[in-house]
Amino acid sequence: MNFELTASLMCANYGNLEREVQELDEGGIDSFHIDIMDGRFVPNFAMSLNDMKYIAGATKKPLDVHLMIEHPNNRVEIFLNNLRRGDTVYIHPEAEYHPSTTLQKIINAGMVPGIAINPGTSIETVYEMLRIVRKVLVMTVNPGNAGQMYMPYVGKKIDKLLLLKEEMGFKAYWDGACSADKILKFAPKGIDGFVLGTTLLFGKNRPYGEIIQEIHNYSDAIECGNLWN
Ligand code: S6P
Ligand code: MG
Repeated sequence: MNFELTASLMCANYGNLEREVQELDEGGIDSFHIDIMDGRFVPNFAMSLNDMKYIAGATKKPLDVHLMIEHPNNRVEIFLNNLRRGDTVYIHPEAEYHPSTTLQKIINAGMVPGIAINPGTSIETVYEMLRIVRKVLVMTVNPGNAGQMYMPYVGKKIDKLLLLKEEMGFKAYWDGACSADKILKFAPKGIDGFVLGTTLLFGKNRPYGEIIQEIHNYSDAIECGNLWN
């Protein structure tokens, strides 16, 4: 069973970002998740445009830019101009008057268009956008901080979303409190990738490559039917 793993770099050690990126890169991470916040749409500031530019130059792996900002349509070009074709840009439809216009800008720039949806946002309110985007990032915590608790009510919404994947042609990703039991339960249901933060990857005093390999080994457990829960 294949699933992608993305490292949430707001959880990295900024004392030596170069070493962090390199170790994750060599350790087999598939992409780098960049959380951009404006202190308005979410009550926090995380990574900056300069962090994103630095990381884009430090790895050949794709970036996965999660814009948690109000009215991204006003600002998205700044990010698009500093990314490579094929990088992903997620916007929050809750933060935009005309999210499809913003998504079109992302498509026109050659990036992968995505929407991130908050725990309290229903599939029905973003339904038509599912035809436009190639990726849906399901927030399983309220956006703004790492190290939060999983919101259990999101599980039912994920089941509903996954039923639409094939018809609408998108991939689904998990963001927030991603733990082993969640990967074991939701990868077989059809989640294509997981954002790893403090729950599973960072601050463990273990080599990232070892943790990433261990997570990929869950595939064997899944294929043997040895599921948790
Ligand atoms: C949250 C942000 C996420 C977190 C990630 C942290 O606003 O979008 O990408 O950085 O979820 O992971 P964890 O395991 O600490 O919750
Ligand atoms: Mg994120």
